[in-house]
Formats: sequence, C-alpha cells, structure tokens
Amino acid sequence: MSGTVNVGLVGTGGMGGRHAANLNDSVAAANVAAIMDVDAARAEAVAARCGGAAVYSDAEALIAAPEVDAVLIAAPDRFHAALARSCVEAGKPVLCEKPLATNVADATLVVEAEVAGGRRLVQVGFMRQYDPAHVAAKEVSDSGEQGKALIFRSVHNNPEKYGIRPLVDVVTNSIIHDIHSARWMMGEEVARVNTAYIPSSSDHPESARFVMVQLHYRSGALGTLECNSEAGYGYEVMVSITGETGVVQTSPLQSPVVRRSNARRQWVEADWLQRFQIAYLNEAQAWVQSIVDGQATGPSAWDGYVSILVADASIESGLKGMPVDVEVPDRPTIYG
Ligand code: ISE
Repeated sequence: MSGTVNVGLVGTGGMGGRHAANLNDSVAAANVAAIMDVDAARAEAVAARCGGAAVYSDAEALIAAPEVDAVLIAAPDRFHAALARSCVEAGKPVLCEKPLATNVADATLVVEAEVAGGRRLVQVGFMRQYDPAHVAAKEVSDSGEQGKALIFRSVHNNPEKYGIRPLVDVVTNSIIHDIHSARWMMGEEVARVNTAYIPSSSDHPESARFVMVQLHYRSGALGTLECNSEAGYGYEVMVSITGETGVVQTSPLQSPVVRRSNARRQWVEADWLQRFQIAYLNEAQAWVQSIVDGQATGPSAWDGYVSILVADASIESGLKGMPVDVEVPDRPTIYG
C-alpha cells in the first residue's frame, strides 16, 4: 500500500493512549483516523490529541469504516479475539495487544480465519520482541558463541497495581509475555510445563501473588518463568539464556547507575510503559511499515495461539499441582 496508513484504534486506556501518541507523534506513515472507546470523553480527548480523529462508540463499526485501513486493538483482553477475527474477515491488517485471546478456543478461531483468508494480517503485541536489550540477547544466543542454549530464565516483577488476581489472570495477562519470550528467544517449542504459585493471602487461596512456571523444551533444554504480580517497588523484567560456555543476560533496568555519597543508586521504572517505551515505538513503526510493504511481520496469530496454548497448560498445571504436556500442532504454511 502506498501513502498514509489510516489507523483505527479500539481502546484508549493507558496502553491505547500510548499507542495513539506513538502513531500520531512518531510514525510518519500513520494517520490516527478513528478512535473507539466506551468512555466517550476519553475517546474524544485522544481523538483531539491526534488532530481530530473520528470517534466511534462501536468497535465493529470502526473496523468496517471505509476510512480505516488498519486497526490497533487495545481493548480489554476478553475482547481481543473477536475483534481480531472481525479485522481478518474485513481483510484489514491488525495489531492486537496481547493476549490474542484469553482461551485456546478463541485463539484457534482467529488462526482459522487467517488461514482461510490465505495470508497473514495479524500482528500480536508482544513488544519485547522490539526491545533492543531482548533483541541483542537473542542475537548473542543465536550466534552460537556460547554454545547450545540450555536454560532460559525470566524474572517479571510488576508494580503495585492489581490487588488480588487469580492464577488465570496472572498467566494470561502477564506471564504470556514471558511465554512468548521463552519461545522466540530459544527458537523452539515447549513440550511440558510445571507451575507452582503462592497466593496473596490465606483468605484468598485462589489468588496468585508469586508464580513460577518450569518449562521443558522439546530439545531437553529447560526454562523458568518467575512472576511477582505485585512487587511493590517498581517494574523489572530480566531474561537470561545459559549456553554451554556462557550466559547472556539483559539488564533488568534501563536507568543509569549513580554513585554518590558512599551510595550506589539506580532508579527503578514505574511500569511497562516506561521500561518498554522504545519497544512500543519500534513496534508501532515496524507494524505500519509492514502495512506499507504489504507483508505482515513480527509476532503472528500463530505465536499468539501457541502462547495461549502454553498459558492454558501452565494454569492447568498450577491448579492440579502436576506437570502438564503441551501438544503444539503443525504450523500452517502461511506462518512460514
Ligand atoms: C500488562 O498488561 C503488560 O502487558 C505488561 O507488559 C506486563 O508486564 C504486565 O504484567 C501486564 O499486566
């Protein structure tokens, strides 16, 4: 496609607001043409910030609108799959925030719709794939300089924000990122998971404050995904890959280390919007470029589907207190 990509944005919460600002301010080939939110005042405010985009109260109407070339979905998680499917059925490229779906059945429907259309239209918002630190660590591991990759680790500490969260929410909303990183950075599929967790309090045994998922890869490599749902001090994400002769690890914080008055200080980012600021921008630029080029790139609906497959097994494992096997079907040819 040539010229400007007219983007319709569904959802203007923290994430949607950030995407709108990134597209409007920093992606030259994008025009934020339409905004939808059930909160009309918030939609109007974001539309005004983006130079007077059209405001919709119905997401399906925005997807169908002739002035919308492509759609960015930043609505609550439970709406993602149905909206992504509508975009695919309308033949419009879509950047769908993670998770692609909150369950395997819904993710399957998105993949089936895309396969039926015969071409990729969906990119899933696994923005860590656009984070320079993650990309550099993967490059080191892929180069083979530290031998075969044997162990993947990730630590994901969230800010104080959520309150009591059930295991299903921590896994499908937070750990889903770590699951994607574990597949993408190691370049192979997970065959079995084993989850343990600690509830927030004895009054809420169904809640999950700390979650640890052990991964067994098909090759025999291992992984651990550790998530603190409410670390209480700020936001950190760290990944490392241990090879036969070395370890590559990302720095959990982007801020500089300051030494002063016999102390060493480092500022901790408040949340993912700060920590992954560059990643979100890179993601938006790459997505719009892929539309201009007519060739979807980045994390696919298949990645979104397999991630939720692993997430589902991780939840089952945690609830049953036993390991659960993951059967990943053959990848349809449109996903390469
Ligand atoms: C949030 O929705 C995100 O996507 C963040 O990247 C993640 O760290 C956080 O846990 C999620 O709630």
